[in-house]
Amino acid sequence: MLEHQWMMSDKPDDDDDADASVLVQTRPKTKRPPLYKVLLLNDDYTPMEFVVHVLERFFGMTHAQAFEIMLTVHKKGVAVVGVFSHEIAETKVGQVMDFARRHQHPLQCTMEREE
Ligand code: TYC
Repeated sequence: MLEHQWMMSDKPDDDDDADASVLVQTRPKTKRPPLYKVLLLNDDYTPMEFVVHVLERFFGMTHAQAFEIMLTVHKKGVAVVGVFSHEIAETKVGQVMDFARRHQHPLQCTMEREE
């Protein structure tokens, strides 16, 4: 008579918790979606008042805040003007680029993924 050999796959899983890891997230991964910096770039031709207006209109800044950020871009070449979700950042960049183009100013606005 052949002796029956138990194989792993034959064994009944009588340990109720043995496979719990596949069912339960012990450390729930709540990965936040990435954020994007919206950057404004300096150029030699866009009027300062136009940039101030852009910052007030599309980024909800007060005149004083907008003037300060505009001067930072003018002096340093670039500044972060806001941090948003991918969709909102894309919309802001589009609005600024469109507005600048319609007024025939070379103002450049881009977005960059945050670390
Ligand atoms: N450098 C521009 C000037 O002297 C002003 C300016 C500021 C342009 C910020 C673009 O993003 C900018 N008229």
